Amino acid sequence: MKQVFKSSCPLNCWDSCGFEVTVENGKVVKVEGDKDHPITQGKICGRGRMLETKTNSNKRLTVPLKKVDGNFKEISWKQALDEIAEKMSDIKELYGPTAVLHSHDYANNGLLKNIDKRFFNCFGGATHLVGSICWGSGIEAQTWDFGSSDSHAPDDILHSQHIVIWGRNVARTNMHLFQKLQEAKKQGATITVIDPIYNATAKISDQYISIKPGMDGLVAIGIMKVLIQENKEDTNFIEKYTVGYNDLLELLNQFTIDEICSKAEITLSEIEYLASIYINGPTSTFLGLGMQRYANGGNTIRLIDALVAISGNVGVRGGGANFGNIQVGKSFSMNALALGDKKTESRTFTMMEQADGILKSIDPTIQMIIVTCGNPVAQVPDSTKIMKAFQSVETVVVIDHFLTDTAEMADYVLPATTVFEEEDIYYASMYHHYVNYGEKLVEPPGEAKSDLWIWTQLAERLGFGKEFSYTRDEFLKIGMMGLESEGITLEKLKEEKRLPLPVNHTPWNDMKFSTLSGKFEFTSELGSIKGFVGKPQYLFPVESEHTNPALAEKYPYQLLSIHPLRSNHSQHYVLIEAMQSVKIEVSEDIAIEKQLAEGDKVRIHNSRGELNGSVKIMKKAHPKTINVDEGLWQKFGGSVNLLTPDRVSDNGQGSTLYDCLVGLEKIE
Ligand SMILES: Nc1nc2c(c(=O)[nH]1)N[C@H]1C(S)=C(S)[C@@H](COP(=O)(O)OP(=O)(O)OC[C@H]3O[C@@H](n4cnc5c(=O)[nH]c(N)nc54)[C@H](O)[C@@H]3O)O[C@H]1N2
Ligand SMILES: Nc1nc2c(c(=O)[nH]1)N[C@H]1C(S)=C(S)[C@@H](COP(=O)(O)OP(=O)(O)OC[C@H]3O[C@@H](n4cnc5c(=O)[nH]c(N)nc54)[C@H](O)[C@@H]3O)O[C@H]1N2
Ligand code: SF4
Ligand SMILES: [Mo]
Repeated sequence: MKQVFKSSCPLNCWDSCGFEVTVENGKVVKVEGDKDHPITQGKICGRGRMLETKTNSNKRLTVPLKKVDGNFKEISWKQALDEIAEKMSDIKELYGPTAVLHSHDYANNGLLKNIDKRFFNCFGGATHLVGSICWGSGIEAQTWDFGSSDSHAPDDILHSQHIVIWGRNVARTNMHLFQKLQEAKKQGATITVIDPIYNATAKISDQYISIKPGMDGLVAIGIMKVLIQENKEDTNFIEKYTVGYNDLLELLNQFTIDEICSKAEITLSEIEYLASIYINGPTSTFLGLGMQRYANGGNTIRLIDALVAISGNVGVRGGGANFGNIQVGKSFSMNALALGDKKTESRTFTMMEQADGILKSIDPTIQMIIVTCGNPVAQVPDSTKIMKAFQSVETVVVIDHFLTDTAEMADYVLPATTVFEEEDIYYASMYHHYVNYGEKLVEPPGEAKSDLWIWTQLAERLGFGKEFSYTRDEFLKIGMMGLESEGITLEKLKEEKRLPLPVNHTPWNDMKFSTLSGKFEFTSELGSIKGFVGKPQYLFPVESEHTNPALAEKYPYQLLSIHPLRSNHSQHYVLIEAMQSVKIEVSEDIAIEKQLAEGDKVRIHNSRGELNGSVKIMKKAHPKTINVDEGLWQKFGGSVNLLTPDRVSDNGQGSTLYDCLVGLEKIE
């Protein structure tokens, strides 16, 4: 018998879509969009649709594995859990809990995926990861400027006169914003795209501005200079609601327009065009995550925030500096779920520098790594170093659906359930403000178990089972505790499947900012307290001809590694054979210079590593630009992270993945 159920996409993505899932004879047979979802309205992408293939794939892990003499052997859950718990207990006694590293990313948007935090807190602590490879620089930057990183509601764009898509690959990564863009365009709004790659969003834009990677802050400075020259700054806002404006002016005076144009490789008329867009608002700015993955990433976002602020686009309908939307996640009672007070010890590594953290750890050295919702061997910068770090640790445990590059390096691999095999609620703190319900629809294959079950079993063996003696519903209710007064309960969510969370649809419209001063801060007090430069700055990327000419001569091309169209990071490559090889996309000037045709074999390299692959030519991309989509497994030809640096960004919280120079040679 066929039955259709409402469910939700768990993937780490802007859109957090609603699904309708067809189940026949205990098997998921189709995943489609839910037309009743208020935001996603029946449209989903191929990655979501492929969750059916993922769920039914015969490549899935279905039994616990243990590495014995270099080979994986199937073992029982009892043996796996007994042995892991015993090792954890010994490690805690001998070295303390921080000898265990919890390595993770955010591969699943389920609320109950946060139970891992509860587990490690009850264990007494652990070494845990801070900052984010993904969006760390930008979140920190907006926290300094506004007090938080909050976006306008999706429909607010329909109030915009102009829309600037600044380094976000909307058509590929944020499909429902793409739809809204088309709607806004029909109503007469203009769309401007600023990006080194002429992507599918650029194709529908009124104006495409090709920029040299890493130079966006400089362009923001140029626009602000023109705006102020024309006396178009919002003096009322600046005087009443900001601090540090003189520091901003001082910075603007350090650069001439000519210098800006030549270094960012854009024209004066493009800067003037952008200034006119910001002057004749309301103008909404959608900041992408690509342009903050540079050594200057935090300041890039801060300078664009400053531009949005002085042009009168903060707190107004149709405006906004839209980056993350972390007010969504803040709706949940995370500490009640995570029991932060239970930990007695703690140590942190940044997510970017986890390899160095492991290799250099002393007192205690890392004895065990537990990986959940992450594939660091493919996704974390400087793969060679990551592999060396993982190899150096006595015991590595990986919980996953597939035998990923990271799982291959493990001593224990534990098979996890996928979205349709467990109940959870899903949301993304990125774009819209709806929480979605997803019930358990089918039984997992073989012996696959939910992450929650695994933590509960380990907790029982380690003596804190009491903290895990709750049902899934009870845990969900704990996480939703703070929402009850808003009338948002688990029962209601189960009934209605989608509920709006209580967020501000026009952030900062009351002009009350959650910074220390209560104002918009061009000069950040929090930044200074944390030991960084609180004044706005322009810094050049670290790997560029402006900062390191010798390096730029040796490795003349900028390597980007943007998100793939058909995969969510590393998750879909195993399911799509056509994706299992390295594709190296080059700008047209590189193809001419190196006499390359599509399909030619080339090698890209730098001091960290190399990658061989076949050429594709990117039409209209900024000169000297190369892209290799991220996510490919090492075993399918190599992850682009073999080449990327593991430095942290200027505000200590983000990655510098795209701040990466390479050389290229044709190979026969
Ligand atoms: N298909 C697909 N969608 C996804 C994901 C996926 O893996 N696949 N991942 C999801 C996740 S976790 C995230 S974080 C988001 C990311 O969403 P996006 O921010 O849209 O994606 P990115 O691939 O990080 O990069 C975005 C854009 O930044 C541009 N860029 C790079 N450097 C610069 C620069 O210096 N200046 C400017 N102006 N632009 C620059 C790139 O050319 C690219 O067009 O996407 C989500 N959606
Ligand atoms: N070079 C380069 N590197 C990048 C990026 C880039 O742009 N360029 N982007 C960065 C960004 S934005 C992000 S967000 C990260 C993403 O990095 P990751 O989150 O590590 O990548 P994913 O491939 O999404 O997922 C990792 C693993 O989690 C598993 N998984 C999924 N759901 C579950 C679950 O419910 N339980 C368990 N236990 N496991 C699960 C998947 O099977 C997969 O193997 O990558 C970063 N790395
Ligand atoms: S991956 Fe993103 S766009 Fe695709 S179905 Fe999931 S939430 Fe929607
Ligand atoms: Mo991300």
